[in-house]
Amino acid sequence: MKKVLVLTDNILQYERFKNLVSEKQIPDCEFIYSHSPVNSPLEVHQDFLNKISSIDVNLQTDFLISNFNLIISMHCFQFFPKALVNNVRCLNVHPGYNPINRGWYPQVFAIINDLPIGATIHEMDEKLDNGPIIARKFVKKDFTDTSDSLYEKILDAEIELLEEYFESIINNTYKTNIPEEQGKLYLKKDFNRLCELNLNETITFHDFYNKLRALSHSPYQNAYFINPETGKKVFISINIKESE
Ligand code: 0FX
Repeated sequence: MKKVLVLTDNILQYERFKNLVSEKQIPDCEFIYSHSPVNSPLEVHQDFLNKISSIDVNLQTDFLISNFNLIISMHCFQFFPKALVNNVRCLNVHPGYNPINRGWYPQVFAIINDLPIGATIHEMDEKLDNGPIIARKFVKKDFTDTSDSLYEKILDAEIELLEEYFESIINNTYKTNIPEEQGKLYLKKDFNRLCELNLNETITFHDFYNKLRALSHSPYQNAYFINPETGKKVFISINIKESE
């Protein structure tokens, strides 16, 4: 019996993955689900409530190596240690098209830098969102997309890739491609830096529009400037509606 651990901190993708598992009915394969120990939205999901269900990939590396044939990280907040990725087949479902959009909140940087965007399933190595690519697909980025609307398309693309490659992922029969280049890697601190708007900066309205829509993602408050009258943060986001 194969044992597959699915580590995720994303409620929607967790639900969709579980549905996929019940649709696919893979024989001789047990799926175990877990989330990260700190601040995981899944802590309060009914499936995990009042259960010890989190896994710390750094503290439980040996346990994971001895107990699982495959680990799938799908929007898991933890960075997998070298010992783990080198001793168990670990895959990552990434909300970006590797190697173009590695790192945090890829759609935000894709809007700001006008880069193509999509989703990727890849084998994990010691670097963030790196490693041999199993499958990837672009999504259509529209001029009227916000971070929010683009993110939805990317999550859909992740599930489409999983649907298509599910059996080959479980049975380890897929072929991989080495990423063409290192690509760009954006970190949380790059996102935090973007969020502070400087009222004295002069940019085109086009660039401002891109920045605002890249930082508009309900229910989050991202872009802000400091109110010169009160010294407090003023959060702004954009509403976009194209005429019929
Ligand atoms: O789970 P996830 O969609 O993905 C993030 C990283 O982008 C990904 O590279 C990493 N593998 C994974 C572990 O974490 O993140 P999230 O559910 O926290 O956020 C989803 C989207 O919401 C994000 O793409 C942008 C938006 N967001 C999120 C936060 C927390 C904001 O706009 N502002 C925020 O403060």
